[in-house]
Amino acid sequence: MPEPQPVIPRSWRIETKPHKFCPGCGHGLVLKCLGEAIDELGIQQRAVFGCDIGCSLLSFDFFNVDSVQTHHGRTTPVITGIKRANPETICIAYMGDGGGYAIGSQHLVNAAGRNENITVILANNTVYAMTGGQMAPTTMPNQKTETSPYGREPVTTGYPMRGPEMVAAITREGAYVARGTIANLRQLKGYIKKALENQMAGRGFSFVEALSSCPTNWRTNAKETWRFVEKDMTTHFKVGELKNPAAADTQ
Ligand SMILES: Cc1ncc(C[n+]2csc(CCOP(=O)(O)OP(=O)(O)O)c2C)c(N)n1
Ligand code: SF4
Repeated sequence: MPEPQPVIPRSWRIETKPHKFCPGCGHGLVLKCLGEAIDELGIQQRAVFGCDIGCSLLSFDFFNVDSVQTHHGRTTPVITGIKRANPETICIAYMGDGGGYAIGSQHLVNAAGRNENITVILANNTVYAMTGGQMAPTTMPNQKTETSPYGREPVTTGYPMRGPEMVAAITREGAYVARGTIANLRQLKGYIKKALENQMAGRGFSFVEALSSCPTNWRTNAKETWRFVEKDMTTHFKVGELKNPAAADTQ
């Protein structure tokens, strides 16, 4: 019997696989969900993929769709411009928590506030991974990082930023907002699909945060990595939908 082969999304670019993320990295899982969502919605020819700087940039050649790579958080305005100039495209901005919530947060806030008809997918791995694992706005209390060697101390450095809650608070009706996790890929793919459908329906801004892993900078083995994503992160970052205008339409 031949070994069963992993099913690769049709929208992935085979020549660039295996991909460049570290073993155990969550980025590949989030992008698999996105690839399957693109396939299932049949939008590969219309999709435009933008990735940020940070480890997300390793996905610049990930898909067989038109792709662009930009700087910290600027993926959101670049993708906004592409969407405005080509309204028939389905535009996706992909970034990390450092890019979306810190260095480029103004772009996320203003695109969400204007209800731009784009989809932002943000992988939250609680650190600035590409630059060596420094503390990010999403770093958990007591979490040790390169710049918080004794653990994040919230009184002086603040509590972890809750991005989807912020986006939900500043968006108008029409916006779709959810937080998924690589610990539940079926659910995460469902959220990404609904976000893309929200854009296809022209309702406005859609945002999905994915709780993700960075074993390289967390310095965790497989078991510890999974426990951190499944248990520790979800104590502070609640998984679920925060805004779903399609559900409201059917009520
Ligand atoms: C304006 C700017 N400031 C700082 C940097 C350096 N830099 C490159 S990647 C990165 C961290 C990215 O972290 P995140 O967005 O969380 O993505 P991750 O690598 O964790 O996936 C930083 C600080 C930069 N490229 N541009
Ligand atoms: S450093 Fe972390 S986020 Fe970057 S590719 Fe490796 S595991 Fe993934």
